[in-house]
Amino acid sequence: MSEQAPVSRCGFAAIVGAPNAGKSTLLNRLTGAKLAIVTPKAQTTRFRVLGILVRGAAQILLVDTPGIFRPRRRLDRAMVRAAWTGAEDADLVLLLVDARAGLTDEVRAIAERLGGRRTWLVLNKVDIVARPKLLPLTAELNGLASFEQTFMVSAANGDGLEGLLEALAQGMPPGPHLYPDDDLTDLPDRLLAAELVREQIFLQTHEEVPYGTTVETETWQERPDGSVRVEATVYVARPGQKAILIGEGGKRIRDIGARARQELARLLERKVHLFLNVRERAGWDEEGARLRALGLDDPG
Ligand SMILES: Nc1nc2c(ncn2[C@@H]2O[C@H](COP(=O)(O)OP(=O)(O)OP(=O)(O)O)[C@@H](O)[C@H]2O)c(=O)[nH]1
Ligand SMILES: [Mg+2]
Repeated sequence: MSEQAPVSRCGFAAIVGAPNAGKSTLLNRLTGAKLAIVTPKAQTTRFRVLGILVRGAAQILLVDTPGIFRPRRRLDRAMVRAAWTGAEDADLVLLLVDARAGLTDEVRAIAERLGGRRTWLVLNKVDIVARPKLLPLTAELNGLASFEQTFMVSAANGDGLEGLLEALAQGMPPGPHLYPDDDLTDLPDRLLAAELVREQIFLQTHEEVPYGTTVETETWQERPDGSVRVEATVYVARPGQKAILIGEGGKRIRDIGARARQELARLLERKVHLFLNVRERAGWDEEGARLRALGLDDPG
């Protein structure tokens, strides 16, 4: 008797949730690559990031999305819209909930709007929550919507991810793989570079500065020695933010550039020369061109 070949499967699984739930950490951990930036601050992710995962005969197209919150600025509206579009385009939604924050109004609103979609509940950060708290929380959340399955994981230390991955592989619809199996993402290197700079800005500045900042890669030059020369512009919304970002004698922007360069070199596995220009541009977060540079649809 010949063994039957396993069925080829492929589908999109969108990770959605409130800001700071650990969506990007989960994407990076499952793909084993740093595709999305992660910081302790909410609203870090601004656009959809695809991670391509192969497990057995299944290709899992994991989509990290911006956190869903009540948007004010045009940028915020575009971010939240990108998250919902991610959920709507997916075969399966993973609703990621920060188990320590619990059932917040934000989570409640997201769960209600997901109604009718095929959704799995994933409780994250179980490493920092006392076990006895998890069951009542799970019961409460399951009262909001009918989730097909529930998982308890730690994206930070990997607990529970093996089970989630196996279930994802089984849960993808049958069909041919849509991307080359060796690809990790569809994100262009120029965008990854800009994101790594923005990550350092989120980590090294505070209050409204990270939220008043966007980064765009301006030039990307391959050099004969195998290295790459990257120039990026950091836009800030206000003069005060520019001063903070540059810092005493230029120290802050040098530190941001140095760390981002290291990260980019690691990701690209080659030498990187990175140059940053800081420019004031009031109202960039209401500007269609700036949003489109991030790959966001302009909500108008
Ligand atoms: N203890 C613990 N911390 C976690 C876990 N997962 C993520 N974090 C932390 O939570 C913070 C937010 O993580 P992100 O992955 O950026 O969260 P996000 O949901 O992508 O956030 P936004 O992009 O802002 O919506 C970071 O400081 C992470 O290190 C976890 O399983 N356990
Ligand atoms: Mg994120």
